[in-house]
Formats: sequence, structure tokens, C-alpha cells
Amino acid sequence: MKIFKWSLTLLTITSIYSCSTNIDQRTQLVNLCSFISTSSSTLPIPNSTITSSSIVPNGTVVSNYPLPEHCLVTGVAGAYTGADKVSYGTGFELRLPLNWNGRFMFQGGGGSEGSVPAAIGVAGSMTPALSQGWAVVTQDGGHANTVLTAAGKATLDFLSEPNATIEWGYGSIDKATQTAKSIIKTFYGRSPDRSYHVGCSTGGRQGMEFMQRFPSYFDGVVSGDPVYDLTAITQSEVNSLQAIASLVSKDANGNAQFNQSFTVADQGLFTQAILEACDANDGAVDGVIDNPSSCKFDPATYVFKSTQPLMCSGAKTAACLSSDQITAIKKINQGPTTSAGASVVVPSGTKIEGYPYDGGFMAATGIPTRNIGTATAAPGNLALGTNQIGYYISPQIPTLVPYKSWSFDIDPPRLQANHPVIAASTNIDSFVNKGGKVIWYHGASDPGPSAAYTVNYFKNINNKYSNAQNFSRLFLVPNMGHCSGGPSTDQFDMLTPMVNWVEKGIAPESVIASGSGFNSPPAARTRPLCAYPKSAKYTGPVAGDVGNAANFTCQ
Ligand SMILES: [Ca+2]
Repeated sequence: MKIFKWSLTLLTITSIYSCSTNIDQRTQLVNLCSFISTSSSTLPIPNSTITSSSIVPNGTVVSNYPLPEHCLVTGVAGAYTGADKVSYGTGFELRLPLNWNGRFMFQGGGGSEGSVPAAIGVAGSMTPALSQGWAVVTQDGGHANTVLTAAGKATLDFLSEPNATIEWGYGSIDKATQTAKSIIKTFYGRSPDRSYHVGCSTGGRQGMEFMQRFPSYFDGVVSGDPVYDLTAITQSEVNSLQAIASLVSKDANGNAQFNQSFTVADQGLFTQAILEACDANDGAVDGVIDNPSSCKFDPATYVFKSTQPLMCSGAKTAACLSSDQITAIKKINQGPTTSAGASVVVPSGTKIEGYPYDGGFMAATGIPTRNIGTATAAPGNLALGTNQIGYYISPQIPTLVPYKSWSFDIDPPRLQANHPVIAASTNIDSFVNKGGKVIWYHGASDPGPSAAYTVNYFKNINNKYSNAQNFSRLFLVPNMGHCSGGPSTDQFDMLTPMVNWVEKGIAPESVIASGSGFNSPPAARTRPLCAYPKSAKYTGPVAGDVGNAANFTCQ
């Protein structure tokens, strides 16, 4: 009883103390937030400036999310003038919640970057980590598109400035992390308890850069649809565009009329065939091929149950695809080869991949978005994708249009072997030895960086490290395009499983995802994503609800 009373007294004292401390702490943090803007000289990277620091009130809406009270810090780390006379530096944004949970998140960038995203922690489909008490940083890849265009340059022209190229490869994420951790220590009086990276596409590559080049920075890395070897991945895109261009006529300027290659009806015919062939393999006919490894599908020989072959035996009709169309599809699937039929490996050592057949291969967010386009939208691989190649060859030809001229017989050796944007090394000893964890995810119908690259890297890590199960998981997302989209369960939170793995030792074997864009009922579904090589199998009642994750197990 005595102990009980004493405990109660202690509890009361502690409560009063912590209450008053919180008020004092809040006032202290509000004052510190103002002070941060005067502390540029304490930053770890030379030539760094904090541009502003101010309190953002509770409830302020950013990107449609109401946010908790936090200190917003903006600045530039490592400013310099490039050899091209352009002003460069790592623009960054750091948001520091007053009610901090002790965790730090690097929110990865996208595309060629060039602007600073709102650092609220929404990488992937997550709700803002900032709202859960995380400190979050974002950066711009070390170059500002507005500065480049004001100087009369294209937004990719930073790739002609050697230092700016290194900064986009890995320098900027290093500088932003060091700077953020320094400011966090100033603001909260201590370093983060745990640090995590989350990103997709370029952000996925950045996670791999951290593991390979800065292994001490993060405890956990979530890497989605990573473009980890652009010299190879852009070649996959060239191969796809060339396959489509071979089917169509050119306009007066010599540009291929990509959208003439496959009508929407033709795209649907292909999807109908692959689903008829493989959809049921996972136990549910639902428009999703959950176990693509079981899908033995050859569009050249596939015959519909109606006895109609997918490939026309004679002239093209609405019921079949021409042999040229089938040839193009197979070329995209198989990846480029030399004229002698050999696979192509770029100087970095990465083999150029094709795109796996999947339920979303010919969905709007699959190959059509990137290589066919529509009457009003050009193929995405014409822009951000293949036009980077001119910067990755030596000497550079920024105006190169690879789909018109690139030869897989002679041109791949022109690519640089050690370009700073390549993060293909499987030497992650330091990251592994300190207990780092990594979760990969990839849309199985991603028409930019093929899921095949991530599967290969995951397998290479498994082959190299006998304990890979202790630190590495891959989740493929059927039907999903590049980082999101498609008739898929593209909404999921990989950060929480990562935190549970790092902090509680619970390895993720499945992650429940949701989606609302399915083409057959139910349009909205939940479904487990399964740790590769397992996949979701329908194990519910006969004719049960395919929209309910509980009716599936990972097998
Ligand atoms: Ca299915």
C-alpha cells in the first residue's frame, strides 16, 4: 500500500511537471524556430544559408492535408556557381513538429527534381508522416529548374555541368541529410532516435544511394520503383519506343505517330487475352494476376477460349492483333537485343531489361502511357525518359532523339560506366552490418523502370548475403504502373512496417493495400501485398468477396 501511495504521488508530480515542461518546451521551441534562421554559420556544409524559419500554425493545410504546429525551415546547402555560370546548391525544406516523436524522415524526390517538394512525409501513398510527429526533409537535387530556365537552359542541362551531375546523383541528398540532422539537433537538443528514407522513382534510387554511399545515415530505407541505373533503364524505354515506332507512319517532321500503333480497343484485346490466360491462376478471376510467375503466356500463339487466335492469321481485324503488333509487344517484353540476338549489357554492368507481362501491361497506366500515348498525350518515355541518354554518352549530345537513331548493336558502349546517377552496386556491407533494413516495392506494370530491374537487384542481394532475409523485403504490386495508378491496390503504407521492423524486430511478410480503380466489381478492394517470391492466393469461400484482403493469403 505504501508503495502504491508513493507511486501515485510520483505520478501526480510527474504529470504536473511534464505538463508545465510541455508549456515551457513549446515556448522554447517557438523561440528556437525564430533563432534557427540566424544560425546559418553552424551548418555542417560550407556555403549554406537558412533562408527562413517560422512557425506554421496547427491546422494549416498543405497539399490538402491539415498539419500539426511545426517549425518550417528553408534554405540552400552548399551554394556554388557552376562552370556553366548557373547558380547551383541544394535547396531544402525541413519541417519540425513541436510534438516530435524522435524520428527523422528523408522524403525522396521524383523525376529530374529541380524544385523542393513540401516536406510533409507523403512519399508513396502515405498520409503525412509529419502529422504523426516526424521531422521531414526534402530537397531539389541540387538544381533549381527556375534558375536553369531563367539562364536560357533546358531543365536537364544541369547534366552537362559535372558537379551538378554529381549533386543530382548523390551529393544533394548527402548535404540535405547532414544539414537536416544538424538543425534537428539545434532545435530539439538531440539527434533523431531513428532515421528513415522513403521515396519512389528517383526517390527509390536515392534510397539505394544512401545504402551504398552513406550507409550510416538511415536505419531503414523504403525504395519504390527505383530508377537505379538510368543508363540501362532509359535503354529499356528506347527499345519500347522503337518497337512502337516500327508500327506507325511518321509526320512531316519525321516524328512517329505512336498513338496509331494500338487503338484503345487493341489494347483491350491484349488485356483480355492475358487475363483469360492467367487471371484464374491465383484462385480468383478478378482482373489481377497475383502470381505472374505462373503465367505462361505467348501472345503469338495464344488462342482465346472462343477459338479465335489473338494474332491474326491474315489481315488485321477487330478480333485480333496483327503479327507486327505482336512482334512489337514481344520486343517490349523481351528487352533489346543485338541484331545477332544477344542481350545487351551497358558499361555499368547492368543488363537492359524488358517489361514483364502483367494484367496492367496494356492498361492505360502501363505501356500505353509511356510508349503509345493518346491522341492528346505524347508517350511519356519521349520526355523525361529517353531524352536523358544524350547526357549519359561521351561526348554528350543533349539533342539526341534515341528512338530515331539509337542502335543496340553499336551505341550502348558510348554510355558512361560510372555515371553518378548509377546506384547499381550490391556492396552494402556497411548498411547491413549496422543493422539497416530495406523494403523495396515496384509496380508490376511499371512502363518506366521495369520491375525486372528491382527483382534482379533483390535476387543479387539475396545471393550475396546469406542473411538477406534479416534486412531485405520486396513487394511487387500487380497491375500498378509507375509508383501508383492502374486497376491496382496502389495505396499502401510501407513506412509503418519499416518502423516495426527497425524498432520492434517485426519483419514484414505482407502489407495490406487498397485501391479503388478496378475495372470489374468490386471497384474498391483491399488485398495483401506479399513478400517476394510469395504472392496473394485467394483462400476465401467459393464465390466470396475478392475485394476483401482477409480472403487472401500469401503463399
Ligand atoms: Ca486473379
